[in-house]
Amino acid sequence: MQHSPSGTAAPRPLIRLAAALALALLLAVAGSPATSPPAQGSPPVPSGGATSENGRGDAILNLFQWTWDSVAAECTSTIGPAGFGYVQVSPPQETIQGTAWWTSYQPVSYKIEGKLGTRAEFAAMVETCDAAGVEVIVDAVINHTTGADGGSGTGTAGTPYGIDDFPGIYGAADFNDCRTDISSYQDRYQVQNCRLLSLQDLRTGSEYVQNTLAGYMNDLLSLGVAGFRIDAAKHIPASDLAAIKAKLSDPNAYWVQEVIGAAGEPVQVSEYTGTGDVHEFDYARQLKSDFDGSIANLQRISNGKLPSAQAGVFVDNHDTERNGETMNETWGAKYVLANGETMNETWGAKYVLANTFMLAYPYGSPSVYSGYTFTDEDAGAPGATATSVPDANCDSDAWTCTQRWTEIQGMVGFYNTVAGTALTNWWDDGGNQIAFGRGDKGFVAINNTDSATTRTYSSSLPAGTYCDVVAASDCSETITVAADGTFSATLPAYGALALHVEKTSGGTTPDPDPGTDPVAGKVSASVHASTVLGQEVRIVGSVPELGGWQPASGVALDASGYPSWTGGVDLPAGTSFEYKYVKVDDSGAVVWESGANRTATVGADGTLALNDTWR
Ligand code: LAG
Ligand code: CA
Repeated sequence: MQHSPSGTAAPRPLIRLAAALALALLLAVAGSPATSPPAQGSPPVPSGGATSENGRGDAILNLFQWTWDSVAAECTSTIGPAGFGYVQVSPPQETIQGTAWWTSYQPVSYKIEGKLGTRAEFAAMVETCDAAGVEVIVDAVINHTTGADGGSGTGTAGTPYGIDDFPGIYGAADFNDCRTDISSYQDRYQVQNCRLLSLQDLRTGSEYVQNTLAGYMNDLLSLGVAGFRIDAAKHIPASDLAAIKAKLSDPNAYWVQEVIGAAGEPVQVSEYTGTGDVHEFDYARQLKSDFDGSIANLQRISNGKLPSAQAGVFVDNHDTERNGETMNETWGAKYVLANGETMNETWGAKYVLANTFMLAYPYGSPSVYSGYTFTDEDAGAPGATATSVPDANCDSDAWTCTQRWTEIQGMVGFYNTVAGTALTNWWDDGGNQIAFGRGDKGFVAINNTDSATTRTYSSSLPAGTYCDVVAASDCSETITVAADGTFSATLPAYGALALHVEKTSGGTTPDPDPGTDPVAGKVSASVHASTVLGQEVRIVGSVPELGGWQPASGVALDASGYPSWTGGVDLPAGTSFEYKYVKVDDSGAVVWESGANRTATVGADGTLALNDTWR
């Protein structure tokens, strides 16, 4: 979750993951010269490479009010292949009944059974996502239970509840002494001990409450989740959160705290950085104001904000898309409702640009938000009843399905490819056109004006023909970079372009050794890959012939030319597809290639030769 050098931050899990990966890569590089290449036909020797890491980046997809079944399907079809490392899901614990989405934030018990699915469905989702290389982050509501407004009733798992009466878990003594609503955010005591929106405020200072909350989170960890978004963290003393975290079975579980920073308030964001990441609301606020003002300002967006390694960044979330604090996808429609003025049609495009910027600029851990459209702020997900939510449906306009947008997928690939590189080649026109590079790995240009713009950009990219990954997912739009790194391009009004070294024209390089090409099928694949004993290499991709992204169904390649693995398959002429190589061992364990998906298109005569090097 870190980009710019920050040095002093305490190690956190995603950093550790990145560090472990970097170490594995270092070992792989350092290890290979010492290992003599195997003679033809001899068994592959250990490469010293990564073992179980999937090489994915750590971009988060925040799927608001998606059922567990629909998250699982999306992990396999889209989230994993797009290269997201994490999916954040809505609160899974038992809640009050009701059609509004915000029933999710009114816990009744810690049974994992609610409108979004059962415990079994939740567990299956974690497993399915894990198999697709995506880890699950849970929105943990631990500051409060349902409140005085809710009175009494029966929860989504059938548990009866009443004020001060949560059978088996909480009674009156487990709530703070203040029994009134927070009325002043200038008063630390009130903010942390009184009721937020009438919700009963848990006595998080007590050992019993801490154990109960940690018990819930440990239950989730036992189901395989990777970490937590801590709801309403500002309303819980940082020391109580630290104590709860210390009780986790994995104290290094990912932890990002929702502390809505506000200047002049007694409770400050900086109090929480000792415990984990913190959401940087000022980042989202600045995106909104600069995309409405001048995006040239974004060059210094990290100024005065949390250290990059601890900042969770986002364009919007489920609260801010409703309260107008940040940009959001449906802002245009809400604007009409709120003001009776004309719709601002540029907002949707700016929203895409803001996400493009977030995934390109080296600051914080980015979280892409995906929810549903609404006119009523309280409305639950499309079709929600008091006790259930239908599966999300990306064929319907009701769901935003941001993760399926070409620009978002292209930029997640960009994000993964440029990881670890610095900001370079910044250019702006002093107004609403900017461009910047990420070392010699990637380059992005953003036009936040209402007219198309053409210019020659200076990059540090190696010469070549690159796919513009925001313009098209199939490399149908390309940009040629000259030997000096310059290229000329035209950006549409409110448009962007992004180039990176993992997506170059055709995704293929000339075949240096056609003699080793395979045999079965007119589409041939050859990949240079070192493996350990027991592993084989398969090609897996978006089309059914390549296993539909299921490694178990991928096309196994032949090692007779080791370290070249070769094979072939027949695909319809003209098919455009995405693919990657995987290493699969005897136990079925899968190691994915790093970086963005590769793309290719079968020729009009049905032939195609893929010649790649494992990455
Ligand atoms: C959060 N972060 O700190 C969540 O991100 C935010 O979505 C939650 O508010 C809030 N804190 C409590 O977890 C949401 C809705 C509120 C809703 C609340 C509880 O934005 O509108 O309050 O969840 O369901 C609703 C009514 C209130 C009423 C309250 C209690 O809107 O008027 O007082 O329920 O009955
Ligand atoms: Ca509290």
